Amino acid sequence: KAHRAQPSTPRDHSSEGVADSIAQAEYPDSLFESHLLFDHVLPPSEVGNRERYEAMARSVRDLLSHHWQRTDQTYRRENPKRIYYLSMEFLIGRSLSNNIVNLQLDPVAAKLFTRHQLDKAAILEEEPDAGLGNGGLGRLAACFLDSMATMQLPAMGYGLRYEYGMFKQLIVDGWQREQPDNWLRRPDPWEVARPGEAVEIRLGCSFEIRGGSLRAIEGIPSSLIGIPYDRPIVGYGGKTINTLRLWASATPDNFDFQEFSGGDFVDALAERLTAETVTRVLYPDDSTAEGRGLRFVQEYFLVACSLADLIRRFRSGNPDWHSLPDKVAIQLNDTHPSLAVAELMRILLDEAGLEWVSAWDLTKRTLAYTNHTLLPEALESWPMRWFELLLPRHLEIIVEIDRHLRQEAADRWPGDEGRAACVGILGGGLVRMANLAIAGSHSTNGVAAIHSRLLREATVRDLAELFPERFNNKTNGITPRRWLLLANPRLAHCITEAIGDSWITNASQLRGLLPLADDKSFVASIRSAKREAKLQFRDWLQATSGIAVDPESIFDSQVKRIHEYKRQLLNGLRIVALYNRLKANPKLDIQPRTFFFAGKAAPAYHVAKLIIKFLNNVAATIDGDPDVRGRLKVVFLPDYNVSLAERLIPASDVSNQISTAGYEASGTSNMKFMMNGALTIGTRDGATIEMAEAAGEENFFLFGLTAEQVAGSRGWYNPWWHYENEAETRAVLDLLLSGHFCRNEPEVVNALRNVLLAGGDTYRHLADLGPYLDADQRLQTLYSRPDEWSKNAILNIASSGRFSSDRTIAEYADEIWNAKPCPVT
Ligand code: B1H
Repeated sequence: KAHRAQPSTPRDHSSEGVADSIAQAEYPDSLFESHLLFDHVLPPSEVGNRERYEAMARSVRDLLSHHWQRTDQTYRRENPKRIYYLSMEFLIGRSLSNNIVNLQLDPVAAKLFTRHQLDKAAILEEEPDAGLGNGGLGRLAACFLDSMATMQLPAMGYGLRYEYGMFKQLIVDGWQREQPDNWLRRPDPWEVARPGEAVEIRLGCSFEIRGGSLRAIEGIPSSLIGIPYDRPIVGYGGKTINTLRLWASATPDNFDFQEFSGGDFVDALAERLTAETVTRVLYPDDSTAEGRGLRFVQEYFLVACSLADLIRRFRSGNPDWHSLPDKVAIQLNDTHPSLAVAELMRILLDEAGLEWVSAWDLTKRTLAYTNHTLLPEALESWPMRWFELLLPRHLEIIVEIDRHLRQEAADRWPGDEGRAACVGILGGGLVRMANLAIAGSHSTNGVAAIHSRLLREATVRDLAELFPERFNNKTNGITPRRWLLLANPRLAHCITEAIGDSWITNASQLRGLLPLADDKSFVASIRSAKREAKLQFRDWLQATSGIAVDPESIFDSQVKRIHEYKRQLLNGLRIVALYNRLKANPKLDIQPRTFFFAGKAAPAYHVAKLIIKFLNNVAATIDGDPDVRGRLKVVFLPDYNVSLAERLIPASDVSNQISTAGYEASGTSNMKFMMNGALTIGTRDGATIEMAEAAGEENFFLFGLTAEQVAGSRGWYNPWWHYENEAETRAVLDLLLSGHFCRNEPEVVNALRNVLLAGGDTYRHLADLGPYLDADQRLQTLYSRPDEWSKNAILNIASSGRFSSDRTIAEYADEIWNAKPCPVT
């Protein structure tokens, strides 16, 4: 059976999926056997799980390749409007299990596993996570690809093929240590290199990389080669198989050795490493713009390769440049690819020979921009000097765009030079990329209602007043295929038993669970699915780390990048408060709790690393204290990634979404937890606000200052007030600052004192601690009434459909891209 998700267009039954066309028995079997035998040329006795994984992945790829090709041919023939999603990050995780699920090949795969007596879990475990992203922004891009393929949209993702993805996190003595993630050391069975479609990118100067930074060599123009590596993106049901195209950098073969290093052949060849270095490694910063030359070149490399490629494709079917916006929609995932504004202008002016006015019109109508953060430290701006050196033509174009833009502002607000300065792209010797992206596109969206409003009203207020029609909201979503069907098969099964399986591609159908919130047998089945997921997680944790957790305890999770605004530290303060209560009153009747943390700190973010250390110290102190051991437990799970999320989220009872209101643009783990039946304790921030609206606020544990209150307290907020006037807050801080959790580690204590008190508590931990503890009390009370808890969990699952990325993508397609599905025939 194949499904389609397309709320906005009529259904069609004409095309069939891969599963329909696979001969049932022998064919996949013989594929597997020949890959096993021929790919590595090993005797059966020497074949290990890695080889079995590769053979399995290659067989699945064989099964889908025909359809993958047909998808491409259909698009060429039908010449529909295409969608291009440009992103520096695609956090896709593993592909084998996901592709099996989306191709609906589970029965075929199950037969294979049984017939060959394979250890399925061990084989899946052989696939490294494709960690080509930092966090939410990169994972969103991956969910969007899944939804676009499922909804049969003619879409393609463009990104970079980092040789090293997100670093691996080790925890040593409580501290984070980074290790390179050499995920391509073994050949990746999913990628298809297409050297025949390589593109050449020109730069205004040469450069070398010394001591980690990029040094320009003036006066010698250079070029880079971009080699595309394609990965299949399987839509659910296997009808559409789109492509994620990742670029790898290389040196041109006609590289001028003589000019570069005076005839020394070996040294010159060694210099070529510089070009190959461009796509070596992902910058591990989430929510801060790294002002590094190499990052600048990476961003331009992505833009230039992708535009050259998509323009070539456009030109092959469309003689008229003026039809570009009718045939191409380009979505910019944050400002990281916003050089596309200048690059597209350059192509239209210099290659197509168009006049400025029509080039500018086509550029704006083709491009659209998504903003993902209001944090000032994340807003990108690049030195004009770098443009002068590397991209002189782009700088000329940007200067001209800036001049037109300021003129528009001057016409609108005569005499108000302050405003013209605010909307301008150039200022202080820098190019402000958000302003460039807004000026050069027809749509700017935020990623949750509150975020889109703050963006409009505060962050870029003047530009929003100048171009009000461009601003809109697209609340984020997650794919229910990976995050429910694949990650939580037991819960998925319960749901399908109750309401059928149409929710898989039409998540609003989950509403059908509402009437079952009081249904005894449904409640029991949901509860046993949660219990099974907890047991499975317990077993996995025990087996892989030796850590024992109690499945009878409440699993209370906070998993996301470590950042002060996300307030893992506030969660730590809550745990210390509960610890204090138990120490003061050992007979206190509380539900046993296991607190899970997971997340990476940017390697240069010192405070974030100290927060990790502090949480690990709290964990160790509790483990060593017979009064609380067995009642509270803290576990910091190292190396958070997509695969760990797939294990932990289904097993969690409680989701912590506790950012300082106004700081988390949307959040997306919040939605994954909700869809898996965890209850949320959190602040009124990001998409959590809309989730609570959908489920009813009474079914959420909301607390704390609102975004308005946070903003309004900027002049007078004083953390000492809470210290002096709130006994429990004071007790928590006194214990913490006494060094109880950090014996002989004054560095940690001093940092915490500074963050929470001396430094003014920028993120309002102390203001929200009391209300957090109150909400926590309500949550504990509810947990002691299992029927009410389960009812609430069901209401949450039933209300989570709106947070499917299918809904988000339907809105992008209708309201920004004006793109329609193009079913494969
Ligand atoms: C988000 C980023 C981000 N917002 C800079 N901004 C980066 C900024 O490498 N860099 O320079 C990388 C990432 N990431 C996240 O996007 C938001 O914090 C989340 O709230 C949001 O859910 C997610 C997806 O929209």
